[in-house]
Amino acid sequence: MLTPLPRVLADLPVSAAVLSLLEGRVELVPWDQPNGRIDAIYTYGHPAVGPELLDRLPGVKVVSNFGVGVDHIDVAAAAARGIPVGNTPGILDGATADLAFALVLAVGRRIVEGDRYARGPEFLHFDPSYILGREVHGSTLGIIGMGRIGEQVARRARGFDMTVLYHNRRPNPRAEAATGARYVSQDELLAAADYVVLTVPLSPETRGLIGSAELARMKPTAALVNVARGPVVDHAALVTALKARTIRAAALDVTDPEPLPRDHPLLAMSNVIITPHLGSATEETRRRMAELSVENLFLGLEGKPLKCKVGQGND
Ligand code: 8YV
Repeated sequence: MLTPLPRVLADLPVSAAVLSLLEGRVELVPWDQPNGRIDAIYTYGHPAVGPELLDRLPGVKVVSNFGVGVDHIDVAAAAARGIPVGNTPGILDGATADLAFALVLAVGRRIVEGDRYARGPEFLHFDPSYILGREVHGSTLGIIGMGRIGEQVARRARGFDMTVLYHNRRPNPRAEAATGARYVSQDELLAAADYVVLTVPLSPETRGLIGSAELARMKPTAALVNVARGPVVDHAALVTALKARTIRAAALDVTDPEPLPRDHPLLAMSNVIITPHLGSATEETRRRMAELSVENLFLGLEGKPLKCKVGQGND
């Protein structure tokens, strides 16, 4: 045990799994009360960690993030101050790809609408023409972002006899060999896909990646599925495209902002499915994320190399 107990600034409450790993080993300091010495920062995808915060807390030895996406952390500012940033890559790919595929199926077969209908007063008897969806099997899946999560989505698509196209900063021959996915330009992907799935990290290059021009390239029968980060999609353009039926539907596990204000037009659209950032939300994956993020935290506190450090090529 480190003595005195390291003081860790954290966005509280942390999950029970994280708490059980930290109890008695650190003192958790609430985010809005960074009083006294702070030895480390533990984050959950928010709030932002930037140069001002790091300069106010000169004792910080490590920033550990529960999650793979570190768009809320200024990693360069941390590096400039000699502070490593840890994250949890590799252990949440399967869960996030499962959710992406669940959303493809749900948006294709209109499962959420069907559930509402089955509970409501209009469902009096079977009708061969209600809630007709679009097929998933045999259709074309377009994956934008062929990293580890994209590859897992592509693997799942094989079981549904889908044609899989992908676009990425550069071709990924390993993923192609493993999944049969074919590299195409983003424009070609948008024009051909029945389902466009976004699995890119949020960065200055991917912010607003899908706007009105990109939505206009999609088929009017196609659906957009976002399990990446909300700001990858221009939400005003998405609302316009859905209203104009430029595309058929959307399924969003992430939004901009998150959550959406209660009067946001997307919340009133029956052809939109919204889930509350559930990509990695399984008991098994969240347990692994707790373990890895806490391991990174303690390695950083002890001045040792992190198990997963952002920028080391494994994020
Ligand atoms: C996290 C995620 O649950 O890993 C990520 O980037 O989006 C999710 O797995 C989320 O960031 C909260 O920590």
